[in-house]
Amino acid sequence: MHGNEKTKKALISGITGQDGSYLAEFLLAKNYEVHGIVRRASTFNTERIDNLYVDSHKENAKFFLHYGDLSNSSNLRHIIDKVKPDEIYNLGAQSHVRVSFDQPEYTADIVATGTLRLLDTLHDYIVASNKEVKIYQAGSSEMFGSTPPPQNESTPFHPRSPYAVSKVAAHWYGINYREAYDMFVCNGILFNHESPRRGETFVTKKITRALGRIKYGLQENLYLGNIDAKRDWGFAGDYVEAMWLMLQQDKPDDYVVATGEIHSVKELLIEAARICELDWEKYVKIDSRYYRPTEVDALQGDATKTKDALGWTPKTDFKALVKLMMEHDLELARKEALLKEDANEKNK
Ligand code: NAP
Ligand code: F7E
Repeated sequence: MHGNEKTKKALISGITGQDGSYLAEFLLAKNYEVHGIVRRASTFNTERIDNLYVDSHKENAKFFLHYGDLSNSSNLRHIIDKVKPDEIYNLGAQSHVRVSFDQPEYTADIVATGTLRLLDTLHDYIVASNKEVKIYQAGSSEMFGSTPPPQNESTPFHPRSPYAVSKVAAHWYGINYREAYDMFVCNGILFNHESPRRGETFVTKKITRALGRIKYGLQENLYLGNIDAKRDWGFAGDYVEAMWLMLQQDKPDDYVVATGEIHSVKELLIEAARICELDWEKYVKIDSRYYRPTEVDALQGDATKTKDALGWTPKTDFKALVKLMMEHDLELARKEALLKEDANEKNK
């Protein structure tokens, strides 16, 4: 950055989540001042970003957290007024598809109406301040639902869960605010992306975590749902760069972000078990409670537009991703087993 260039400010909703943590790291490395919205919880929920925290009283502090929630417009307005961001990344969501069938109304309130709250608050702020603020909306391949692969920006949506329907609404709210008020809104349509930081109830992490624990004798079985479902899995660390690139273009647009590789859950299981040298069939059991009332059978993204327009390509393929997650979770299980052994020794 040149000496006289102003430090850009980014505001991230969902900063405590998988993507929020990678995006915060990415933007800090680009010398942004990063502000995140954090929900108040009775236990700590900042584990993924604790390494980034610097005492905000320090002169070199570039990372700030603000209590807030996508259910609360006045609080969003207050945060935007205070931070005066150049870019907003709306990553906050109840992001679990299966859970969205149990909590449909809450999911819609945060994922769909929460996005509307943020867009409308931002519109008011832009009018009042006459400042341009760009906003990224975290859209999902789940919006394609039952439309057969490969899916790109022109593929029709057929959402199959309250989560996916809410993401479609958020996507169209974004387009409407772009067309109605000339706001710089980009919808990313991101296919599944994973990492060692993935939430433990998503299938990739559930598998690598469980196989690691089985390997070290800490767990007996792994219960899964539909292992024939197919997904296009990429690495979250690669995908946050695409979010940022979208906001660096001259015009706002919508982009698919994907690897183009498709594998079934069963294939993921086989690859992870191969790394651990385990016979997965001995340990995996099917439990219908992990089935969804309506399933998304196959997602495979065609990210040609994103590659051509943003120059973005994924750096991590399926095998490298499984290796990264499996090795991380084997190490985690090894440490857990050691701690357990130590505790058993002390109790003797
Ligand atoms: P995640 O790990 O589940 O993180 C979600 C984040 O949203 C967390 O920081 C969570 O806070 C926050 N949040 C939940 N409810 C909120 C509320 N009411 N108000 C404000 N924040 C709230 O999700 P992710 O995998 O990082 O995904 C990031 C975004 O991309 C989400 O919008 C997701 O739907 C979307 N997406 C994800 C994928 C994927 O494969 N990962 C693909 C496409 C789109 P707590 O930590 O307090 O729970
Ligand atoms: O399921 C099947 C399940 O929960 C993947 C979210 O980040 O990506 C994610 O949504 C597949 C599904 O991710 C289990 O039925 C089998 O077909 O890991 P998942 P998801 O539903 O694709 C999209 C793009 C998002 O936007 C979402 O926010 O795996 N599956 N057995 C299972 N899934 C889970 N969770 N648990 C099982 O035991």
